[in-house]
Amino acid sequence: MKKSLIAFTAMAFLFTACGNNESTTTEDNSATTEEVAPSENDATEADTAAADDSEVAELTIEGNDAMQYNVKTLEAKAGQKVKLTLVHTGKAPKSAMGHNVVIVKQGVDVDAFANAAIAAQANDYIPADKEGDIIAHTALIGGGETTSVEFTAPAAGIYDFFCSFPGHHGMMKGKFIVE
Ligand SMILES: [Cu+2]
Repeated sequence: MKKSLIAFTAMAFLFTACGNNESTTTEDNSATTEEVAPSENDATEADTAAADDSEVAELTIEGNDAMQYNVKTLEAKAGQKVKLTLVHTGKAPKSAMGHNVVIVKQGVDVDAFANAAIAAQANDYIPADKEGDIIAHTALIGGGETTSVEFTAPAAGIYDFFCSFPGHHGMMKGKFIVE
């Protein structure tokens, strides 16, 4: 009874509002909207999306106004896609308490890199002549900001990461562990 009433209403609407060409399509739409079924489809889509995401190592690190990261290590697998997100949880502006995350290749002298970075303010403290030392780095951000960088994890090993804002690398540093 209910269905035929809906069909009738749809037909009546179509008769007054639309031409013959569209009548079939519109009828189908009103029929599917009425059924209380199609949740299985949604579940399947969600599962597929989750499977794709699991291939990416989503890493998050925080920096604060006390010149600290919240973690000492970051981990990924060799060759894995990595999405590294830096969250500045403080309030200080980038000019006073800017943070980034720079991951460098093995054998790089972190102190030498950091010293060179002091003169590279115009390039957000990434020294142009040392870009070859870098595996990946985030943008430099201030309080309340968030930034992400995506890259491919290098060969298995332990790599240094640090903040290249002047004076920060002594406290803001850690190890990127690739298995
Ligand atoms: Cu910093």
